[in-house]
Amino acid sequence: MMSLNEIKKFIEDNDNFAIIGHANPDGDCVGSCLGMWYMLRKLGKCADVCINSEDVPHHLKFIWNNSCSAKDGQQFDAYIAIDCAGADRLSTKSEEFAAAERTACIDHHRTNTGFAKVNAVIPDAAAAGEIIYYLAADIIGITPIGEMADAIYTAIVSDTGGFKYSSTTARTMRAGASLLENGVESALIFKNLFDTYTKKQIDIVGDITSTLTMHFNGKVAVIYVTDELLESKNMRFDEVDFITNLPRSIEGVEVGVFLKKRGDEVKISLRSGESVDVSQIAASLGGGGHMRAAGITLKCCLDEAKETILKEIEKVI
Ligand SMILES: [Mn+2]
Repeated sequence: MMSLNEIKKFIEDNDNFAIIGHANPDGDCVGSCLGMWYMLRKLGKCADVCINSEDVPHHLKFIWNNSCSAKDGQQFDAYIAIDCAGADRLSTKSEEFAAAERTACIDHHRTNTGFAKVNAVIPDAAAAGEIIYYLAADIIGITPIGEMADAIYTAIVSDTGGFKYSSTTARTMRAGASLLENGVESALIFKNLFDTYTKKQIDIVGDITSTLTMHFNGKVAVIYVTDELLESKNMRFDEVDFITNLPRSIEGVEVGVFLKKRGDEVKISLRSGESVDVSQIAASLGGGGHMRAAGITLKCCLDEAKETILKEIEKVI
């Protein structure tokens, strides 16, 4: 927690903060950035969240607060990156961040490069939101309530799949319990995150699961989606994110792969069961992430991406 005391000092020493999430923001990213924003405002600081409103996935709109968004050309004296493992993951302001004197990073990726001046990287935290909780409740002494609590809880619930992934610790659940005690709308948040789909989302599951192939004696399962399919249905990539865990959930599968072809790039999401560390596989191809969930983007066609990732998985399976 030493590093969180440095974040506390960083907050005390500055007045006007840019809070920056990662590209393709997920629940942990959006919830953590908002949690930080509510906290900084409670402390009487100026702060803005540098995530474009249109990049916030549909299923996270329920916690989004339009008044947190930074205006174009706005100046900041300090920058806080959240849930970003490297400088290349920053969704916006990457040039300003690189040039700035006062930068901090709060993250839980084991692969974090320590790219900010002040780094609070806690790999044992199941979510960046869990670290935001400790920072608020234990270090700064602000009890998260109301919208702030909902945002942090959403972050934790998102990255733990509802407290069910192996990254969930007793401390994670204590943070969750404390947020519940302070009035978080847990059932509503779970319903929004995991139990609400559009008809289009349900329909596209069939198209995507029909691409399923099995490899290495059923230990690896691969599915894919293309931008052409999504365009034909007038859907966005984040609307199929909920399918990412599906290949891994097949009995006997140790690594599940979801390929998303977009233009001349393929984004690869890896999920593992109990044995394989997919963050290593991702890192060997220039990506990153966690032991059980990682990703890479390759500049190539779909077939080539599939072949490349299968070769890499074959080495460790
Ligand atoms: Mn995260």
